[in-house]
Amino acid sequence: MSENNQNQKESSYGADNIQALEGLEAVRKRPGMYIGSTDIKGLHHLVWEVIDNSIDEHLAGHCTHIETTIHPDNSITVVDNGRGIPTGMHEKLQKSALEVVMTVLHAGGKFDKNTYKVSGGLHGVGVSCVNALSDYVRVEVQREGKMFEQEYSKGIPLGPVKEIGTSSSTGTKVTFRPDGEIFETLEYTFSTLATRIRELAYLNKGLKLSLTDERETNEDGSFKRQDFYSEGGLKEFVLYMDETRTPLIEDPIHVIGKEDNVEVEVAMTYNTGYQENIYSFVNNINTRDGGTHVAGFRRAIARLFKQYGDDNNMFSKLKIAIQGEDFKEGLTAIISVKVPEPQFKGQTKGELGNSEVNGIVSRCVGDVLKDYLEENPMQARKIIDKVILAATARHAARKAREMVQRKNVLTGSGLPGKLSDCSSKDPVESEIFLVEGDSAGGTAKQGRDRNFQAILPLRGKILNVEKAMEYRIYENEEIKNMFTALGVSIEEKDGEKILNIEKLRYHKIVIMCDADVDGSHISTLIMTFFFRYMKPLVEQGHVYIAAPPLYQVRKGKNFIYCWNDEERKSAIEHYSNGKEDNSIKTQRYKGLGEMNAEQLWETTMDPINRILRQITINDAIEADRIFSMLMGDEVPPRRKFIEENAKYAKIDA
Ligand code: 0RA
Repeated sequence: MSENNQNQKESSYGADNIQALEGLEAVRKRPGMYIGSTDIKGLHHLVWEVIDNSIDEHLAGHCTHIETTIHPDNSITVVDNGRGIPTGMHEKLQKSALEVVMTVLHAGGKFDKNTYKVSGGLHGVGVSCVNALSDYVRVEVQREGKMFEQEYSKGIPLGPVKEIGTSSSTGTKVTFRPDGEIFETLEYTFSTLATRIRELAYLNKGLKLSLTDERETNEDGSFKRQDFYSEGGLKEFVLYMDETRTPLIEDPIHVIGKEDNVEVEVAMTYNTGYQENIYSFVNNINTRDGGTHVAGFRRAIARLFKQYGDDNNMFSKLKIAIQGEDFKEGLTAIISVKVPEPQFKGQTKGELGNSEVNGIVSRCVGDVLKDYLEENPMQARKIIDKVILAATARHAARKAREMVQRKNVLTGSGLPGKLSDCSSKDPVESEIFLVEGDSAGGTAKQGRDRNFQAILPLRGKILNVEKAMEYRIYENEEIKNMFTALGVSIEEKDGEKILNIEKLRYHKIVIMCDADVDGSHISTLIMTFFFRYMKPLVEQGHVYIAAPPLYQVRKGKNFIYCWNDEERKSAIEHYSNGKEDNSIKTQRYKGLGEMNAEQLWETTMDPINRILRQITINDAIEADRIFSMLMGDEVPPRRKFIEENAKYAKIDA
């Protein structure tokens, strides 16, 4: 090699290095562009990014085991037994491929052999992003009989790739500690990680996953740990989702098919309830807004069930025509497709766009359903009977809904008599308090700032929508009042019910209940209603829970409000100045009614002092399970949940 040539090589090596640094610098400058946000969601995104790489190894047929550990300092380790990140020389960049994968943005793609890899959106941004956003990373690779390691800080190598030993197996181990300069919070949530890892176990049957939390020890001194493994895949996922519901058919219907490199897996069942629960995935990623795979599924079940019912003369007594939505009641289904080049649509890229997938899913599901209905006439009859009932109820529900909405129009403003509205007509600044009981409603009405705060008292326990048929919901006085006061309505478009929130009258909807067992039951009932019937309001962050104080600590004329026991202790200490002093008095607030109007304003309604908890849906599958369990028929799972979560709840004194 001539000297000139050598120089050229060095200078291009240098240029590439600078490019790599610039890439990582861009990630640190605009982390949101790469991982969505720097809040707790973004923090967890780092884990998904690393696990996704290991899952890709599994999808490529080389990995059976993925172990995730949360360390005491909230750093994370993910270990897999895949092929290991390649460590040989990267020809163009003249350094170890391992260093390239870890430090060059989007380097993964150049090596990639996996057909079902997803890039674009926030997925598959690469492990180099995790590296850039961590103040420490160590990667260990076992490959070709050897063991290698490299360490980094903020994406910059602390040294070269080192050979540190021999190895008889293969795999990758990545440890990272998220950078406190980047993230607003550094504390990982076990249940958030566990929920997604459980989902990955169902979506990738045969893959063993585990989660260990070294921040918490069991009684025997071992670390808190959960193992996830599913042999049945989606069939078990559906059973898990419907654990607290009563099944209508014995066994879930399971579809596995493949056409033109598109893999289809569907599991579906019916329960005796009225909700539809469909969750869909493309290449292991949840498609919140469905898409062509879900459309294909719906088309298949409507076509097959309708054909079967017609052929067997089962719809003859029905006065109205069966529609697509009549197949939804009590349906629980998971649809998972693996698509080589998925196109994601919609504002949040939560919808699959590939049109060919519609027909593929429809054919795969249709083939299996056709056989199922022929081979299981008893189950088929149960499903068709339910569909007929749903069609009848749909007719009744539409009438009931139209009554609510028509009354609105006929009576001018149409606002409920119980509503004490605010003077502002600007929804952005307006708030509505949904208050348990007429008496607390009265106090709230006196205490509020009527310029922007409206009060709607709700009488006693509102209807449990989890157990009621839809038409009963529109007949319920409290629920009717909520619809009319909020100014939202349900409209039908192509057989889909859509919540129209264009005329939403308040951007903050605050549920205000007593701080006792009854109060939390009522707020759960109201939240269930919002989750099932007004989900867009929850998704868009309009729904809140008020947090009235639990105690008032008094000395003479002075007092301090306290929201938990810690605050109460320090208030007592504050007043006693370290001395024993028995004139130290605590009032425990159980009900809103124990506060006068002024106190209620000061503590719970005044935007300056109050604590509002925003209701969010992080994981729709988990939220659905919890609501169906808390509100459903089955007692044992509810008791188990309450026991398991008892330590997080306050004892009611
Ligand atoms: C690039 C190429 C190959 C594997 C990987 C990366 C890989 C990355 C990660 C990240 C975590 N675990 C991982 N396991 C593998 C293919 C290697 C080959 O062809 O042998």
